[in-house]
Amino acid sequence: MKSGFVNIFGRPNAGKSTLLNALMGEKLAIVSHKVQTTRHRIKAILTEKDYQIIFSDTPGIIKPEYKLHEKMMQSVKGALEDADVALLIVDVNDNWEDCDAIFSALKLRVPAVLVLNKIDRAGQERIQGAKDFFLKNRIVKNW
Ligand SMILES: Nc1nc2c(ncn2[C@@H]2O[C@H](COP(=O)(O)OP(=O)(O)OP(=O)(O)O)[C@@H](O)[C@H]2O)c(=O)[nH]1
Ligand SMILES: [Mg+2]
Repeated sequence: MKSGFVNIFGRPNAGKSTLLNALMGEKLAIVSHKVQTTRHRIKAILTEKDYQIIFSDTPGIIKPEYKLHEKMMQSVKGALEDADVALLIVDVNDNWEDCDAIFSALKLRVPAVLVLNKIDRAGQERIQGAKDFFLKNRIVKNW
């Protein structure tokens, strides 16, 4: 049986916990319109016949200003250490440069899949613009 860690990273409110819940088909992580909802790393194990995936939801990446922030960023670091694959999630209406800067700062040494989220809240032009930006700036595949 194959197994591995797929860890979800992104800015606050990007939709990381929503994605975890969708991947698992269960409401495991709190989802809220408020930023910085997730404060710990949340692991969920998906077991299928031939494989097992351990997904991790993580707090949104921010510049720490308080002790709590530092702790939250420690859980991001922990998730960086054991990731086999990183899911980098971007709210398509967020600032792409800022997202890109954060992802670069992670200094990932594992394959990453960039997920464009909240496309229901954007027009075709914005979505295409984001695809072009991330394809140009990062080594990502267009699925
Ligand atoms: N319109 C729209 N809203 C979404 C989508 N995905 C998530 N949301 C909403 O975005 C808000 C934030 O979602 P979360 O999943 O809590 O975001 P998060 O990245 O885990 O946030 P933090 O834990 O604070 O870092 C919630 O109100 C979700 O319902 C989407 O695809 N479309
Ligand atoms: Mg969350």
